[in-house]
Parts: sequence; C-alpha cells; structure tokens
Amino acid sequence: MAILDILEFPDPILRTVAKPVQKVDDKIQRLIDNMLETMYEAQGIGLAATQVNVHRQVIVIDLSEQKDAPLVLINPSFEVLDDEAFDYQEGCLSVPGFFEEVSRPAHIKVKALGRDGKLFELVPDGLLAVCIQHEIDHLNGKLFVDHLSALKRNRIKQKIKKDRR
Ligand code: GNR
Ligand code: NI
Repeated sequence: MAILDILEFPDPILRTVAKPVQKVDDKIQRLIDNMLETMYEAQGIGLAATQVNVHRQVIVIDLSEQKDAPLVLINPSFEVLDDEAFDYQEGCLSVPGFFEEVSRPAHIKVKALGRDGKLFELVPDGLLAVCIQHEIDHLNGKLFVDHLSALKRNRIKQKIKKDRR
C-alpha cells in the first residue's frame, strides 16, 4: 500500500469533477486500499479520490473509534429526505487547520456501490450524513469553504497563502 499526497486549497485541481467508475476492478481496489491508508495516516474521518488527484467517484470513510470500520462508496448519489438542517463544525484535510460551521440537510438517503461492486442504500444522519455530503462535494469539485461567505473563504485563502510564504 502507499500513502498518497493530499491536494490543498486553493489548488485548482480540487475543482475537477470526478467521473463514475465503470468497473470495480483491481486498479480501483488498489486505489481504495491506498486511500484508506492515507486517510488513517492523516487522521481524517473521510477522504475523496479528488483529494489525492484521482478523478473517479470513490470515497472512503471511517467514523469508528478503533479505526476498524471502513466504509467505501463508489458512484455515490443521495436524495434529501426532509427540510431539516444540521449544523456541524467542519474541517478538511485539504484545508488544514480551519474549522467552520456548515449547515447541510440532516436526513438523506444514499445509494452507492460497495467495494464488492454491489449497490447498497444507506439512510445516515448526524456526522455520517455530514461526512458523506462533504465527500460527495469533493467529487463535484466543491469544498466546505464554498458553503461559507466569500469574506470567510477569502480570509482562509489569504491565511493559507501567508503561512506558505
Ligand atoms: O477528517 C475530516 N473531518 C471532518 C470533520 C467534519 C466534517 C467533515 C470532515 S471530513 C474530514 C476529512 C476530509 O477532508 N474529507 O474530505
Ligand atoms: Ni474534505
């Protein structure tokens, strides 16, 4: 397995829209293993392929304490079940060091393929619903900072640029 480099905001590559996976083959299995290793090493609770510069619809998540319950979503889609919102202080491995409250639909129904290539459905709530929406945003070239005001987003961009100097 391998640790992959994680792209960081405001890298324009993070704006790439991922394509669906056509076949859950050995190459995708290797990508999943490498994404899981990268996510665990970075101590994240989720990772989208976009963040490691692979523009296919693959997400890994693990919310467990023991880091022994990986969830893999390939070609994910979701529908919003009601109009309740859930506010959560979000962070992102591609925007390191910044945490801001984002409001998202609280209740969703998710469809995806697992790493076995089989379609499954999930009705997550709480942090899992937040995390799945955060990761699907990545596959669409979107970041949590896009949900903030332009003022907040630009402040984060300037701070990151300043810190890199
Ligand atoms: O590790 C992560 N923590 C997190 C916290 C609140 C909301 C979303 C997340 S996902 C993030 C890992 C990441 O950047 N995934 O894309
Ligand atoms: Ni993220």
